[in-house]
Amino acid sequence: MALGPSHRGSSRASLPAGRYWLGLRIISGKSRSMAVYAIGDLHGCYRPFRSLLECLDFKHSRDRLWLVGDLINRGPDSLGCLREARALGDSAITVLGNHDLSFLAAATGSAPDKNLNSSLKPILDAPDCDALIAWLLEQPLAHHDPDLGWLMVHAGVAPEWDVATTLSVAAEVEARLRSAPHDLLSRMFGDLPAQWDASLTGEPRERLIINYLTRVRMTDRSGNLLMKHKGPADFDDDQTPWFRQPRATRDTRIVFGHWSALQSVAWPEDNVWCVDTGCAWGGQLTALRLDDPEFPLIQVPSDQPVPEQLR
Ligand SMILES: [Mn+2]
Repeated sequence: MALGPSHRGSSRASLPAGRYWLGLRIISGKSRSMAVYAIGDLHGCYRPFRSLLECLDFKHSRDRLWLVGDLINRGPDSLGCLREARALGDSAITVLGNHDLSFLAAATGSAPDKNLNSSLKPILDAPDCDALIAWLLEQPLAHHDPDLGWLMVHAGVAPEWDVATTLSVAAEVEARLRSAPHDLLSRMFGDLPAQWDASLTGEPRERLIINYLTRVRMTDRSGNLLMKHKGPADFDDDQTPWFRQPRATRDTRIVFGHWSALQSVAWPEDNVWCVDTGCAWGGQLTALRLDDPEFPLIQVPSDQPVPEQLR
């Protein structure tokens, strides 16, 4: 994996504001124009998120962030991540991930909260909980910038969907999240149907849209979702990653997350970049610069231990 500059460390934070000379080069924030970065699954890793923003010299007034979803769950500070993403306002675009939707389902009483990770309790106990939930319910499931030339989703897209269809099916779910969240969230769990059919309606249609946009990794050779797959991309006769299906978005660059076990960020031959590098599992938090034709990666290390089963 091509790595960008390493984390600059904490010494920078102790420097007073102003311009610094390094040889003949000014490294103040004023020395570059606007940048657009996509950042991988935060999963409650608030301190690495702050470190990464500092490493990028991110400025609200100048730069833009694309967050690929799964802001919360697993890591130590889901509340901090959620507040930070909301506070970024127009400087950031967030698409929802499966963990964000599962939290919404529990928080709105649309699903039993027995599976709610204890890391999510501080959100429910926070004085701004209602505002945070309302903000999450307003976020999209897909985002496209034709000038920049990127489409962002949390997990993937169906092979039959072109960009316009992706945005339009995402908008169907977004509208339901805003108008009838309980109806949508209480019926979204399940692995079927396994294949897109434009004639699907109602609950099965919404579930499949959500499963493609927020949960897919592998599909079988016929394009059926294999929802149990969590490991690396195993290319064999029976299964293939969603992005390797012949797909209508082939000519559109897609940035996504959700698949930390993929073990590689850039898949240029497939026109996809997966920026989930397992920060919650002791990996890294990754930013991908979208407006630089070389698509550089900038990474900071996790502050979480690597779980026993991954060592
Ligand atoms: Mn996910």
